[in-house]
Amino acid sequence: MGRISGECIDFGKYLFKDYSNNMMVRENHLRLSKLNIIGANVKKFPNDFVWGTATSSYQIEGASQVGGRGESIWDAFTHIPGKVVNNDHGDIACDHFHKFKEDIQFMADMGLQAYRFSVAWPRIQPDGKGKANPDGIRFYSELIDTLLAHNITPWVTLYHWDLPLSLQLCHDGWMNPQIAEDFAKYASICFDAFGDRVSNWLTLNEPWCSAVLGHGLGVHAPGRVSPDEPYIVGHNLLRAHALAVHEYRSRFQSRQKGQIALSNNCDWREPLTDSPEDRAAAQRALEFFLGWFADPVYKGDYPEVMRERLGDRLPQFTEEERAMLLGSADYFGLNHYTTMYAANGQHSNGEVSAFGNGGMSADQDVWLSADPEWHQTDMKWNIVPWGFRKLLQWIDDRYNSPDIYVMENGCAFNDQPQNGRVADKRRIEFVQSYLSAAHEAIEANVKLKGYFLWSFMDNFEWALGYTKRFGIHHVDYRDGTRIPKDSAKWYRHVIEQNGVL
Ligand code: PNW
Repeated sequence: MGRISGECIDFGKYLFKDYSNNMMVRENHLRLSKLNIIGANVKKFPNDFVWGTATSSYQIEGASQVGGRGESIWDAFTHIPGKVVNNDHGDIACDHFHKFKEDIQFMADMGLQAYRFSVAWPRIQPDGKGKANPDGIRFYSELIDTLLAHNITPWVTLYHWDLPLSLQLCHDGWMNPQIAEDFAKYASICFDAFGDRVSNWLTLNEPWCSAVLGHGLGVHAPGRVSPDEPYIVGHNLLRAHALAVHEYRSRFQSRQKGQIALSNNCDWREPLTDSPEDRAAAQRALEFFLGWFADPVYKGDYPEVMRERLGDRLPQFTEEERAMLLGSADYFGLNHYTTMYAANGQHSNGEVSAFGNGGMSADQDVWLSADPEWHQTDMKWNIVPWGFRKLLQWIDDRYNSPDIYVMENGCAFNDQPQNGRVADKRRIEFVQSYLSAAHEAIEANVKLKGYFLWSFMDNFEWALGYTKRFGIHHVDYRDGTRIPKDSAKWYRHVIEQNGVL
């Protein structure tokens, strides 16, 4: 039974929605008195459940030329006219580099237990190789110390897409197998410098995005368009992950006692019809999306269906690599945002889906579509909480019930301050509904252990620049002012009561 403070009454109408039965929203219009709310039935999460928020270095830090930071592929990409909406870039972003203490105070104010951020590789090694830059180490050290002083546990991602530019220009970036060694060296510098205080590590954020968006569709840095590069890049990302984990386990883990994993993104794919063809198409789409990066870690190789369809275009792991990959995650990191229907083949008139096919479409032969009834976020991503529950179950089934941490989930809505307040009702509804779905998965024995809301604050949304706002804190990019949105206050109550209504 959760006790909810008076302030929470503001949120009563959100708290009392029922998202069961696969339905998106069954709104309960009860006008509730304070007493009703205090007596309400809270969906409690496990006692040790971790509540957090997430960000990444390039999206928030700014200070791109401060503290000896080298350039990254995102600095170069954003400064090519036309690559990003409004030609926005991360030179200043939220200026978190200078404002991190203020930001951590906002985190403390909302009772946050955990904060996921990423280390910018070019702050640590400006050229991606060689010895560490002391100013870079100092910045993250202070960040970590300040978090710990406020009782907030740091969760550190080592690579959230800001590859040192010189590794790209001089060494062909993720296309070069040598990068696995470079990444493992960089990772070791971080384990060595921060591992006495950091016990939750992620090697890579969303390798699928680096491969597909960066090297297939070219909408992310380094902006390359190719049918084959994604599979080579994906392969080297996996090899780099495995080698970094090997470094951690052999040289640091027994002493530092932390855990390490990677975080994969995956949407849910629901068969459009019950036909065996559409069911197989949905399954195939999930294997090309999540199986691509999770099967090697949990099963030791790529999904069979990828090998069948791609043949030699999909690189092979050596025996040694396979062994190093197998079991190379202490928990399952998942980033999840949306759901689409999947059907077999391309659209009858031969058009390719406007949504892309969640990867390299021709290779999958899957047609994606959305239910026009579904509500969408500003990203035009469908809001389908039951897809989240089904994906959690799929992971539990396929990978033998791993501990799962949702390292990102959230939504973009462009609510603006009015009289100093940001009433982001739709974000509260979104998170409420996804947490209810998560709770259902837990009740079905899925081992979901934590949830990180994307994002702590509005930030640079990659190719969409500053036009999309994912934050639970509003950022005024003209003067850097932060305002906790209603969702931040609401999330504080979720954390306090360890559950949702
Ligand atoms: C993730 N897609 O990016 C990233 O980890 C975050 O940095 C980002 O801000 C967040 O999700 C919201 O977009 C993605 O096109 C970007 O499928 C694009 C896609 C998926 C994830």
